Amino acid sequence: MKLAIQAVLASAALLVPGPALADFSSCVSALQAGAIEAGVDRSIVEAALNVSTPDEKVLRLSKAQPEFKTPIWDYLGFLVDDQRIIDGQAMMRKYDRVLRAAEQQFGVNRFVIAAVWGVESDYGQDPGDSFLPHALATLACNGGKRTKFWRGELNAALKLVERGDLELNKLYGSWAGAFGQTQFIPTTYQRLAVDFDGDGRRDLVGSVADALGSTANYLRRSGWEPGGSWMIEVQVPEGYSGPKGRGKKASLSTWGQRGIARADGKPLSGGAKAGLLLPAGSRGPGFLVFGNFDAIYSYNQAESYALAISHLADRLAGYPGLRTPWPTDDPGLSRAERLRLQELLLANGFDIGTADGKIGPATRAAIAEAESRFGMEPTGRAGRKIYQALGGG
Ligand SMILES: [Ca+2]
Repeated sequence: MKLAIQAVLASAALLVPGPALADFSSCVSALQAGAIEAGVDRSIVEAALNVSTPDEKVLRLSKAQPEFKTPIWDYLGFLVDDQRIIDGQAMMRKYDRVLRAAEQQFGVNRFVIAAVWGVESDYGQDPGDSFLPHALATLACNGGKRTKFWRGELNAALKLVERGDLELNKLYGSWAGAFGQTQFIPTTYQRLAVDFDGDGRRDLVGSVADALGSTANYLRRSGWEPGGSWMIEVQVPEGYSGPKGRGKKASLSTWGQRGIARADGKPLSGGAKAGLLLPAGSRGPGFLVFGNFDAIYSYNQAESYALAISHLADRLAGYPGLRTPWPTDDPGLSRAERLRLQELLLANGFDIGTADGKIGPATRAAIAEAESRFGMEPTGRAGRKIYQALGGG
């Protein structure tokens, strides 16, 4: 009885009108037919797409608009926090043999491989909890411009099962289709995943070796040059207005002539080619980025992402943090501090549900309200000022 009431409430809460559900069912039927036509066994297709309603979480996340551009110091604040460095160094000790084997075979620096693993899934701890066939069917049937793309990813995912790489019940990942410990989308998985532990299956979900080997293979195939650098921090003269951007590469000695020096002030020299990135303008830290940075960029096309991977790799290797501070008096927070900020909001009577360390709309609204209460400008941003105002360390 109680269950029946819950079921009624749950279906009422879906707020999806009848015709849309009928559309979804017929769309899924078409996807099933397409997958069978593409060569996937009917039993796999039917088990994978035994769904009659869209995945609500995927619909919500695919429509969510970022409320503001995340400042680079916030982005690096949680992606390269102390915990991810400590955890990464421990995982690198644990998987030292496989990381060195991947470095040897593919020529890709093991600290970079580990950094990708750390950012993509927190070293395998957070690979995502969306059932991929359901998520991809939801995206493919959502009437957007990328229907064909999602259908291709769905078929590729099912083919991995057909091929014996993975069992269907292991196909869990992010709402947008990337999955496994290093978050490949299915077509990339098909193309570039490797069986690095030699058991005959390419299992990026359950095998750390397969995941790390596949990432090394991906980076090598994306132009990684063995032995090359990826990024160095530099000093840029205040008001610098010369060339910049990944595409405008020049030799280190040319950069030296343009007034750029290493972060510790030492001169730049040599013929290695790099481009200059100034993610926060000439008053913030500057970076010279090499061809290997571009290989990292290809993994997830955003310079902030490649910067985070590059910096985390350096930190895992024992190098210190950035020399030049970000040009802000309100820096970003680590994951532990974000969680603590939510606990402080709850303790101060703000209803944000459960503290989970994820800064969503409810947390942002509460932050904005708290900022107003403290006479600060209401931004909704999880920064250090509001953290300290609420009693965070
Ligand atoms: Ca394997």
